[in-house]
Amino acid sequence: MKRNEMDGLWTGFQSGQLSRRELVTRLLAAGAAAPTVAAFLEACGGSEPPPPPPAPADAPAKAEGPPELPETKALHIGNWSDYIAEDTIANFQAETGITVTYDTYESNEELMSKLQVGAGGYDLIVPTGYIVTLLAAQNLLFPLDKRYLSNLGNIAPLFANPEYDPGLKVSVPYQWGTTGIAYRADKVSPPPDSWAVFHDPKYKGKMTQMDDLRDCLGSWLKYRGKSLNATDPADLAQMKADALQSKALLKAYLSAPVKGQLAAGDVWIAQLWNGDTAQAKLENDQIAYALPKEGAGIWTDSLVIPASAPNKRAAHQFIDYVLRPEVGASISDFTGYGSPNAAALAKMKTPVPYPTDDELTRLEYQKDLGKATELWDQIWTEIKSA
Ligand code: N2P
Repeated sequence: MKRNEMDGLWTGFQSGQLSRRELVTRLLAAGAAAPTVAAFLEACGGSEPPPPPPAPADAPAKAEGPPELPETKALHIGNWSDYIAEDTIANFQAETGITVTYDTYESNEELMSKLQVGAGGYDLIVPTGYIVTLLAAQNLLFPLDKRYLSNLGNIAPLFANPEYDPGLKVSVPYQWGTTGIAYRADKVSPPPDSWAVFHDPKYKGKMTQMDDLRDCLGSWLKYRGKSLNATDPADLAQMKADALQSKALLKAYLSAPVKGQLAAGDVWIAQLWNGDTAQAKLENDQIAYALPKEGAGIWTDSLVIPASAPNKRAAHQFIDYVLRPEVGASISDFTGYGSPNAAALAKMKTPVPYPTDDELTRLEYQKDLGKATELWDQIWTEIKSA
């Protein structure tokens, strides 16, 4: 048996993950001779005699899972703005005694740059599906320990085996939604039914598109009948030209924070997600939402635990808490987004129905762009700085 294996087992024993008996059994099972084990325990300050040698090979093996994750009383969450009920964190803290640090971001790009500079120290984040794929491919996500997710069965079949993370190995679906057009029904006539509205000079200075490269640029691909996951350089060149033409008419690139400007009437037409539009509508009931006839994006955002998270057990506790029907329902009732949790959907005051097969023919999921990511990033940087 190698010295570092022995040291590993000893560390497990010291940290309380292995009992003395388990330590001895593992040492023996790993091939250490009984006298060596006795000497090892002696050297480590042990005084008990070694237990009898392990049972013969034909005896049924005792099922032993991986060690429990240590319990801690802190949790650092990074989430999108306006993406949780007002009392979710306070209720979780009161029930568990875990102190939550909570901060927000406005786009996947902002989340990624926070992760890259290591500024986060996050235990739990909420990326969109294609980012889950990207982070998992780099081994940056902790494989979920389903022993701690007793409520996982509440996830609806439609969301239980997503292409971005088959089998939900590293992610639990949190909210789903679409990317369409929010507009002021009292100011915009006829109601917009096409991405072409962002090329209409009539609305110069009164329009915004999302400050999110996949959502913003994806709309220009849909406009031309292309996939919003296109990677062909000719398609991307057309996408860039369309985006630049619209930029000249836009007030700004702005995502969730556009809600106040829509309500105040400073912005009349905004590319926006359905749930944030529903939130804005509570401020001003003239705000409406349209999915363009050329098609639009649909996405699922998921709870994931970074591999580097210091409080993995608490992160699992929070995920399982969110998976409770009443907690999931209160979150979606606040955000205005759909819940992938079937048990929560049944309890919502204003349920967002799952997309029908017909709707799904016009909605497209964002996928990881692989090698083309760099070209997309470059185009977005050029558009933003133009
Ligand atoms: C939260 C909106 C998040 C949806 N304000 C983006 N996928």
